[in-house]
Amino acid sequence: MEWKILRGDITSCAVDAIVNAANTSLLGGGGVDGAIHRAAGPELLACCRTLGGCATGEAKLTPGFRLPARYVIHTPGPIWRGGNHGEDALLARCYQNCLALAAQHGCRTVAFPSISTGVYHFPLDRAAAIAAREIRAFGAHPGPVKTVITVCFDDRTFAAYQRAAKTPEA
Ligand code: AR6
Repeated sequence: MEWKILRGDITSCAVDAIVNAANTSLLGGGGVDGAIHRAAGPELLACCRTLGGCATGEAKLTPGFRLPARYVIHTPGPIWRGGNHGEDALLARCYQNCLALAAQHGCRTVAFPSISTGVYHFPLDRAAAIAAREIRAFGAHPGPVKTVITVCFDDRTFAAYQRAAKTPEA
């Protein structure tokens, strides 16, 4: 499995699944969540209304509707509360659950945004290190997912994920 880090807008990614950094209501919001709902069209919100929300660290899948991606995998990341409230483990669970769901649906290519590092204020380098660890761990086992892409919306995020990708496993 290959892990790529790109700069760009996840809503334009023509992949099997894009991940949405959602909130537990799954009813939309700002940031990447707002962008995904705008690009997917109102059918996405209508579909999300039937899902009954989603716990932090868990993941739920919907069609991509008007997006070029076939599926959207919605995962609420943890809100940063200083680091002693299980934030690291919850962020790791987001990656694990999204990748497992993508594999269950036979996805070959999955694109992630930088979960929790916007409005939820998770420290960027720490989040990137967790993403790197979990993506590598998942990739160590053969399965349908052949390519994972982290799509970075700004230079700071791109630089942080590039650093994490260059840092060997501890
Ligand atoms: N493509 C890729 N990344 C993006 C895009 C995009 N189109 N737009 C923003 N980002 P955030 P969170 C980046 O705040 O911290 C929402 O209101 C952004 O620059 O979207 O997990 C939800 O409903 C940042 O690097 O997600 C929740 O309430 C990253 O995506 C809450 O925000 C994540 O920032 C979730 O907060």
